[in-house]
Amino acid sequence: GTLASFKDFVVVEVLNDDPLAKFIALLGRFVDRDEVAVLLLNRKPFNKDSLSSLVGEGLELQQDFVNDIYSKYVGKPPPEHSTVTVDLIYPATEKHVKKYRQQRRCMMKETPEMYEGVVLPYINSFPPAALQWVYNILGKKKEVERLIFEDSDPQLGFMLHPDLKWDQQQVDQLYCLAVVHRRDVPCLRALDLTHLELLENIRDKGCKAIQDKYGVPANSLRIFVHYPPSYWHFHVHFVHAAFAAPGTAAGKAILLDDVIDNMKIFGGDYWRKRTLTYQLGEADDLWKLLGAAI
Ligand code: M7G
Repeated sequence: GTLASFKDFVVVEVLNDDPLAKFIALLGRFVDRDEVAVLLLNRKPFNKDSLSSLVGEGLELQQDFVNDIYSKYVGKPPPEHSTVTVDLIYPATEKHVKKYRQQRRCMMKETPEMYEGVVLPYINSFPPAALQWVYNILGKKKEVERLIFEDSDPQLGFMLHPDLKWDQQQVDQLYCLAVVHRRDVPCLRALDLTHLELLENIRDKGCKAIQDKYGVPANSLRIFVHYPPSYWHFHVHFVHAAFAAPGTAAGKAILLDDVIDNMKIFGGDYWRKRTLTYQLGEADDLWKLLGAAI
């Protein structure tokens, strides 16, 4: 349902906080409810299109100090400039809680044997409910009004939406997500030459749709997949090149052009045969399954 406030919400633990990114992740529960909730709070960046309502009369000033030509104030912004975005996961599973909790990290080297023997069985052990939000999108049960573009071909088709991470307020923070219609591709490792057309279709039509809707050209987009992803249904991230979004680091993001080109140059089994090096958190199930030790 829709929440009006967090009046009946009790914070149980600060899972993580990042002063630079102005982000905090909280674990809590609603009074009289057993299930826990994960709450992600982000301070919004300044909106350059309405600066006059920020620094005009709107900003209430309190002087901190003056020294020669230098002075410092604490400002209280007007309400439209002081909003935070709130992502709520409720009821949250233990997996969600672990994902957002501050944790140790290592660099894992996943061989093809580790993928076949450990990761693939792990992927196959997920109940379909873990991908419910994906199936809701594909079945047009949710986020219908947020749809940017759809190619409905069952083999080559995909749906493009604003990612959960983007509030659609500023295009220089553009973050969109393409989710493929076919359900038999869990991740990068499963790709071969039969998927080239799908990948190029996502890239070309995804770029065109973003250009048409937001005016952001293809050469301003960082287009990548994650390995390992959090959700094992093939999807592609489209992010504004100027935006250092979380999840764009080496050891997590692989450019879609590299995904395509490596298969064209080295063969369709490139992603199946390689050892993949990636950052893994201690709270990830794969940490134990793959025997990470630090
Ligand atoms: P990922 O690489 O599987 O995992 O990407 P990550 O979360 O570690 O990046 C999944 C992407 O789907 C992320 O960019 C999420 O922000 C986005 N996402 C997750 N959920 C639950 C939703 C949702 O319900 N709607 C939309 N539009 N995007 C989502």
